[in-house]
Amino acid sequence: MPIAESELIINQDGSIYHLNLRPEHLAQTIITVGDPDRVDQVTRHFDRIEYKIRKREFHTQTGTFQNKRITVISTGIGTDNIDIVLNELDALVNIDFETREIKKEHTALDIIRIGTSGSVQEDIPIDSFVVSQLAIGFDSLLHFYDSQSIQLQEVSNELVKHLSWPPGKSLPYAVSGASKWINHMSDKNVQKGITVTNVGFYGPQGRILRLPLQDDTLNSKIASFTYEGRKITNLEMETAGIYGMSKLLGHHAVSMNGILANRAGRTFSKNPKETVERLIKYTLHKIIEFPG
Ligand code: R1P
Repeated sequence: MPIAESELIINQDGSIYHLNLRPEHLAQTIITVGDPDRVDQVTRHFDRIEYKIRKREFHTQTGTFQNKRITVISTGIGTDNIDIVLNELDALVNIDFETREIKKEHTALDIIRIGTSGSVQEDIPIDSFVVSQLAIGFDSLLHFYDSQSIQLQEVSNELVKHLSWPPGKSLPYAVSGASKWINHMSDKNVQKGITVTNVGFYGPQGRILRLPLQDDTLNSKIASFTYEGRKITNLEMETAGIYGMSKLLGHHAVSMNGILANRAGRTFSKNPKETVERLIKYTLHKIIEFPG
């Protein structure tokens, strides 16, 4: 059955609705970043750029880095955007735009996030790197999909108890990234961690400017949670959505976090741009070294 025009929206030029990309514009290795300006910061290292397009917060460039074809795309902030980006990237490779039918042969993408984040542990210093082994979503994205089979229920059940999670918030979900990438990306300078993805930057991540919080002990409880001896390392706003959607759609995702803030020690990087630049260079070289 062809997918209806209202469900899979293809623009007049044959491109997918929000990303404005046609299938031939996409590489099989994708780097996602939050900030649209970070796309240039990544592709500055490329040998050449073959395609560029920008629509809303979705800025895309496809080119080659040391002869490897890579697409870099910005997602903007939050897992609501991740729903759009992951579904549309998947449609570009796994749905035939002519017939609007799902292709018989599935294509798996490698999806590598280069993001910024805040650590919740005092001993994870600013300007260091964390690769997310596991992600816990405080957003509700995954609950809208038939996703029970990929969720790590034991982790979320333990966490709900530990955090005294109130009934008015959507239940946390836990999901792992692609272990082949996580193992490859970690080394003595990049520690494996558990990332919490939240729905906001201020209240949801425990920041108080003028508004009191429903639970101002949330971050310290997050920091004291342990699962199989491992602690939650950092907070950001996209990884759980990327891991969940990638798992459901059959792609391999990994999330690299440059730690800009230490929330426990209340410090912030003096040179965030340099930290992100180091993470970009590290990640690009690791992609090239990946054995396949
Ligand atoms: C908040 O400032 C944004 O920065 C982090 C958060 O996840 C959120 O998107 O990631 P990016 O730097 O990739 O956008």
